[in-house]
Amino acid sequence: MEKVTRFSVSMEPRLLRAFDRRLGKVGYDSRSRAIADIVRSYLVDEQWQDAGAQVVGTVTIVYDHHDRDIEQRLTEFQHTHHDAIACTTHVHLDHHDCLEVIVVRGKAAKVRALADQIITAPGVKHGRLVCTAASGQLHD
Ligand code: NI
Repeated sequence: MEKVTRFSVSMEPRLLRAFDRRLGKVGYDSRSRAIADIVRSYLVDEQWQDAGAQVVGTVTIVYDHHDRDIEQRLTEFQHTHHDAIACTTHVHLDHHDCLEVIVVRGKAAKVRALADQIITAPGVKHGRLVCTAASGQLHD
């Protein structure tokens, strides 16, 4: 990590108290570390807004494995888009449901579109895209 730069931040006392309460709950030992993480998160969000930026993320979905169509459709979809899908982890949650975590990477617009297609596929009960970035883009 490079040398740190000190700067001062001004904010309303009520906002700062709420921030400090939150930091205590989640376990940050300093405001500096929390603010640095918030800035990184902001930069990752900005990166994902740039359609051509290289991004990485995960799509987590839950579906009923008794629906044979969905397993086949998901597998075909992942083969079709193998360039953007790095790997998939499958968990048999219970008698009915499967959970899959699909690691996706590529240009932001394409990755977001793939995630939308997976999450909205018939048979998917719940899905969410988590957007992150490689460490070189996190300014550590
Ligand atoms: Ni399963």
